[in-house]
Amino acid sequence: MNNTLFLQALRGENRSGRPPVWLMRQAGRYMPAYRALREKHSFLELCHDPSLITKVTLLPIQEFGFDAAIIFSDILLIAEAFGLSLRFEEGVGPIIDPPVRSHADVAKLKGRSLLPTLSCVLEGIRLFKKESSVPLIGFAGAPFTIASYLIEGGSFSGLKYTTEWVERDPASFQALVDLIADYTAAYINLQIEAGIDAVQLFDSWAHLLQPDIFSRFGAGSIKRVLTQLKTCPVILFCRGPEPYYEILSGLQPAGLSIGWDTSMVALRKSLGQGIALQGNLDPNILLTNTSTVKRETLKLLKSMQGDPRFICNLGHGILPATPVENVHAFVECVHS
Ligand code: 1CP
Repeated sequence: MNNTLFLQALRGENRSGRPPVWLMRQAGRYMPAYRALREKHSFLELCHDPSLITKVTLLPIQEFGFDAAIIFSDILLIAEAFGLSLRFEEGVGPIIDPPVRSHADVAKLKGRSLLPTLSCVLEGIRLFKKESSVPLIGFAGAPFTIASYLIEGGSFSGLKYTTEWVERDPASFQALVDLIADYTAAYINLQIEAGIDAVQLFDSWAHLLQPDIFSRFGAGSIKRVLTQLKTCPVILFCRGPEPYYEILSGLQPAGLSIGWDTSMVALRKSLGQGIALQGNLDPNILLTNTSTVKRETLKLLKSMQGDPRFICNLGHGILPATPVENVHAFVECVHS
């Protein structure tokens, strides 16, 4: 563990010869200690209790010595602040009720307070900062991704209702993503005040939009968030392909988190040196065995060798079936 590398890499100042490393979803179901806690508490109980938030956030730091922590929470908690009901069903995923489907539904989301609903997250951040000096990443969903969950009513296999809405009434869809952007900016500003060192915005479903539609509603709403933020390095996550990263880099975040099917070496050439690149091992590699993990991790490290703005991570969240010894092999490979 090294408490300076992550923030140095975001500023382009990491000359240590090794990149910082952390994993998206690093506190999660692949960890036996997490599964043991889940025997006693539902996922939302964990998300609502500041001392459990701190405890779960620390689990992967203690076990693997990651160079950054990410606050244990979920991008969908904001649905509760909108007055919607959120639940996670085993084998189904998240369910948001009632779904947001019309202009009239958007009006109902206006004028809400993020507190006290999200104060558990802020208290979790403050507690973590008292207990640990590891850099802490706060996060939120990007407005388009949050909008699509609210509209579809939870997990989805396609953007049926979202796409219909964009086609039928782009102006009221714009009003929805703008509204979410304003709440998201306010929420991140509260996280910054509570003590986070960096923030990651997850636009997990952006790649389902055509690039021109993404430019308008996806990147446009992220820009609206960024212009309202207090000072804090921002990492933008999406799953590519390349044109999406080019659009996002135009918003001048501190860093971009890259999906595993995009070449970071090519992106470094096309985007220049002024932005941190985070990623991008295929999470499926971590399902294999320690020798494959070492070989593929070394390949990634060599391809980005000496890059002062490289943050080693996966191309998407770690999978629940990942063997713990493979995560150890991955982190040891980066650290040595
Ligand atoms: O059963 C369980 O224990 C819950 C599993 C779980 C966990 C551990 C969910 C349900 N969310 C999380 C935590 C979580 N979610 C973190 C925690 C910090 C970390 O350790 O990294 C983060 C950053 C998220 C973000 C998140 N939640 C995203 C964006 C990132 C991504 O993976 O693209 C998304 C899309 C979600 C929604 C979500 N949360 C959980 C589920 C099952 C889903 C739905 C996914 C889907 O729609 O298919």
